[in-house]
Amino acid sequence: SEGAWKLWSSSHVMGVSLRHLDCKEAGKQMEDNTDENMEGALIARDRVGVQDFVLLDSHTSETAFLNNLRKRYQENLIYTYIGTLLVSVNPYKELDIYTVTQMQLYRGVNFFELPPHLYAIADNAYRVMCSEYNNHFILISGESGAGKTEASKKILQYYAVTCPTTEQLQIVRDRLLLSNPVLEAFGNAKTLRNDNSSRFGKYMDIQFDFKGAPVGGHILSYLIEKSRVVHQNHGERNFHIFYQLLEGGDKDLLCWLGLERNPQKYAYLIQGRCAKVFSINDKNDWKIVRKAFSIIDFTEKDIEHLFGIVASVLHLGNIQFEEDSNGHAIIRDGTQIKWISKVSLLRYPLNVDLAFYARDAVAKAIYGRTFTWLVNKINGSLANKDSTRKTVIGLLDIYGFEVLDTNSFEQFCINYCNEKLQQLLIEMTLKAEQEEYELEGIEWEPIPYFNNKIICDLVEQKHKGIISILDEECLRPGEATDLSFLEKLEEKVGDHAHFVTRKLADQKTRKSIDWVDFRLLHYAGEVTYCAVGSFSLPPFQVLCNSKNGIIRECFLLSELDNRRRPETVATQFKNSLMSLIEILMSKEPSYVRCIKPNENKEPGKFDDYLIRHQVKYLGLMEHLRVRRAGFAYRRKYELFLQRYKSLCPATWPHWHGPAAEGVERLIKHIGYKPEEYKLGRTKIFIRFPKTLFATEDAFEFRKHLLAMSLLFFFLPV
Ligand code: AOV
Ligand code: MG
Repeated sequence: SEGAWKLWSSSHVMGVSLRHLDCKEAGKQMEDNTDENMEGALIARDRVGVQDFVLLDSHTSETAFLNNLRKRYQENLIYTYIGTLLVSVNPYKELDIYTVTQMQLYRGVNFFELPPHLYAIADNAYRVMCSEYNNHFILISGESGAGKTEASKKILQYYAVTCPTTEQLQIVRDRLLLSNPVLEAFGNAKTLRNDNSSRFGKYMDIQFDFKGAPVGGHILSYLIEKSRVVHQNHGERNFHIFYQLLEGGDKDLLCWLGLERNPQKYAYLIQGRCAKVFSINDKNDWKIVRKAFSIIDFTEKDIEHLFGIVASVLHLGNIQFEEDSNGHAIIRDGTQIKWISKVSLLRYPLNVDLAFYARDAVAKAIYGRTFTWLVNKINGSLANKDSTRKTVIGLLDIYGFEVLDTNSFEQFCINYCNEKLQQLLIEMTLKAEQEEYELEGIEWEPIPYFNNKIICDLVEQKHKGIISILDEECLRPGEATDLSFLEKLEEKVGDHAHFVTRKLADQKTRKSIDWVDFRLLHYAGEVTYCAVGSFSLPPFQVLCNSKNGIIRECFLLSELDNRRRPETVATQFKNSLMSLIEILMSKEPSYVRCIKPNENKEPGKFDDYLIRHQVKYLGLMEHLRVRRAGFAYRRKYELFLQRYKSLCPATWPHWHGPAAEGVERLIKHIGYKPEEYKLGRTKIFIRFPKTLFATEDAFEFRKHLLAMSLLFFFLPV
């Protein structure tokens, strides 16, 4: 097709061989198939590797896999396919592959015609959605700092630029785009692994109307890491918004909030000792966030209340307590309270330790719930009110697997979430793929893979899983301790192959482990968790009566009802993940697997050891084996026939017999070779992308021909 040709020539300028990029293949497809060209293509392949791992000569070798990835990375080719799955290696530098021209290049072009790109994944999902009118999701996974959030933003931008729109719809587009800086300001932070680490999980549906225009959106957020509000590890920061407000907020605003510009003045901002980060421009980001607020339809009152809350968290952190003659905590200096009372005033008889604990708990609760309020507010502004049917593409960008020096309850949730997504991927690809061959009666040599369901069960199983045990302990406030929790764990899951405590450590592993810790052997590596505490405090009544509208909305009086047994945070999280998985299972998947090339955020550095580990645990080799031995495409007979029936006189314009027979006639007519396909019970399976690609080309050609002949028919003589 014309698009392919344009790209074919441009590819040679870039030194990338295109189309299926097996160079012998590519050579064949070139019109002037000279020896010289073939040689050129082979040299190019030697230098830049193959763009689809399926085309590797030695497809079973991990070393060959790594070599190909490295070759491409060194040529700034960060994307490589395994069939339709995209592998991406974080370049840690700006590449000029995200321009509008690039976006337009990928628009409406067949998947394998162009070098691998996020845009190809985005465009493919979009085109299938438009033609088959079904729902999709793009799952972006990988460890912290691997490039998930950047990828999801680039996909959103792709839709914003390339999808049809109207003047009315521009506002939806802008809101979709600008929801990102707002959520990142409140939900992202600098960590040791990533200067812009997502500290919440995000699933965003982009809704499209029947013309394929983006008309709305909806965001689901998952467990924000609240502990960061009151504590940061060395080299890490609190959430960006605090620093943005202090750096960028104008004098009057800071004065009204009683804040000083210097972050060093705030106890909640200085624990990590890195308020200033080289790669972050807080002042500039503040401007973007302010602009976003006005476009997303926040009122001045909302904004006032929101920053009132941000400021009071900072003031709360500076409250110090001392003991009075009764052993009760009293506030050492009243200045902070003056500012906080704009939001709420607390009066409780507590000792000093408990008072500090309660102070932090309030700060975390306020921040966490305000974040949820923010997401709801954005959802209100993205909502599409008309009731016509819409299709959606969901983007999933969740915090990546992480192992810190001290791993708390929050890391436990983050890593459990990554287990669930890995499980989904296995279910929907490796397992589903092989089961489908069986169901369709297609001969198949099963390929072994590690199924992490066993770890998911360890965490979430009813009555026997870690979360259930934690819930039980939470029912015994006062009696349950970290140690009693650990004992229960030992009793109930001690013999599980993926679980270790100190008591069990000698039998299972020699690495030392503390009394209060337990260790899980996750699919992506071992993590030692500090015995998790998950008691959530009931809301303070004063918060329910706050003068601040957001706080009042977030803390409802009805929650104070003691008869209701609140769900633990762990159970809430588990349930929200379950419903996420349900949402995803009902949609057509696309996958992007992100790889982090080194621990130092350094451009061009390809750390073999680190990458090999990720290739292993992401299951990329297994994926490749299944892909390589299997069939790249499959379509129900009816759908296949419906699309391509015009290519065969026997099926055009109508085929009255069974669809399977029609397809058989059709592919005989267009000359499929026996090794190129297999016929299953309900579907045709096509082994190579190029076969489908050629059929699609022929279909497009025929469509143009038809259009032309109609045109001639109607032209005046
Ligand atoms: P993450 O989302 O996977 O980590 P990010 O998407 O935030 O990781 O990427 C981390 C950093 O890597 C970004 O801030 C960029 O500096 C750089 N980066 C990533 N992708 C690209 C790209 N395509 N081009 C240029 N630079 C890139 V976490 O959220 O920590 O799990 O919780
Ligand atoms: Mg992220």
